[in-house]
Amino acid sequence: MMRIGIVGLPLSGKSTVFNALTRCTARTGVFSSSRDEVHVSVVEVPDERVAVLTRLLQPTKVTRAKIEYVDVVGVEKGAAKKTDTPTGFLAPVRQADALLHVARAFADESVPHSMGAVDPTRDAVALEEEFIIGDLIATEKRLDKIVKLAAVGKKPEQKGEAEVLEKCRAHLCKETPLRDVEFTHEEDKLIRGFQFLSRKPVLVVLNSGEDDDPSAVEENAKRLAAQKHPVVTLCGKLEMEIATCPEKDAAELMELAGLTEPASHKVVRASFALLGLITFYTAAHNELTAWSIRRGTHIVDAAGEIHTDMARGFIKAEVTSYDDLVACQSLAHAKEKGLLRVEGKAYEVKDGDVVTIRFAA
Ligand SMILES: Nc1nc2c(ncn2[C@@H]2O[C@H](COP(=O)(O)OP(=O)(O)OP(=O)(O)O)[C@@H](O)[C@H]2O)c(=O)[nH]1
Ligand SMILES: [Mg+2]
Repeated sequence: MMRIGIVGLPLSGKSTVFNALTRCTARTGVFSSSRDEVHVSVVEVPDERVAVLTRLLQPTKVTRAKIEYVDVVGVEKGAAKKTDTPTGFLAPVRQADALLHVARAFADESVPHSMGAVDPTRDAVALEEEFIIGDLIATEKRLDKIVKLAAVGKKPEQKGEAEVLEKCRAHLCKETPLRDVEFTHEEDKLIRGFQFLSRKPVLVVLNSGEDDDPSAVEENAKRLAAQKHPVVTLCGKLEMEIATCPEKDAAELMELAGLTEPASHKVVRASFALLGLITFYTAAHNELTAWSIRRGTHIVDAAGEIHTDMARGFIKAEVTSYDDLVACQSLAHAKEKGLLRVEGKAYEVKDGDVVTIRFAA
């Protein structure tokens, strides 16, 4: 399951965007958040292909891929330095695969801005700085500990840990986020546990006002994009209204605003692209299930995500593409036409593959 942590400066609209993405009703507004409040919601990945496959395969059970959103309290400038434990800073989003940075672009006199004025690009820089400072503090703390251990004749459990942490420190001191640093597989194993924030990919949501001039929004998005993070533009307040109102009103609201899809779809698509994720389907035992995995995953590893037994006892996979299945209208027809391929362990799963895994239990 993909996990996305929603972060940003105080009152940038994080909880509003969280509600828009999850249809939850987390409290929003100026006096709404307490220091430790965390909102978590697991929602289904929107996927039009599931409806089509359901019609074709007539499964008795349908399970869509899931995505978890975590909304945390705002990050003020200087927050990383103030936390008592290094990994305590933004602890609830440490498990996230990616961070969604809600950058405020809406102007609203009644919502104070922690940096004085609206400037999403400056906010994005400020947030990245906090990630870097937080990671640097965690790195130095661990390095100190390793030195202390060495002084009493003890070695850290992990050989080479100090070396890779020194490498992290050097880059962080130069204000390079760790996601821009190359690590070998071995190095990665040594630092994975730290769940460094500056190593996580970031998707910026430019939270614009409902009446903002489109060219000003575009300009902001362009300036932000220069920071290398992908940018999705939306109006949080309006999207929350759309996500949480009755369906017929939602359609009307969307039409009025000239929107062709809800924010949740846009954000999921951008998150999939950011993380290099694809979707494949299994249809065994009358159960249609959608799975999201990283592009380039071998079928045996994809099987392992479903069940470890499936990877251990893997024999072969029968694979057809979504398009071929739709063209043939059934798996039987796809087979007749030679479009149901038999693949071995090393087959790289493609987006839209419909897969049956044969394995020895
Ligand atoms: N006009 C306008 N107001 C917005 C928009 N998004 C959020 N707001 C308002 O900004 C205020 C703060 O929104 P929240 O979603 O609570 O912000 P937050 O980032 O979760 O705030 P903290 O958790 O306290 O840091 C609320 O009054 C929202 O209604 C927007 O797109 N347009
Ligand atoms: Mg909030």
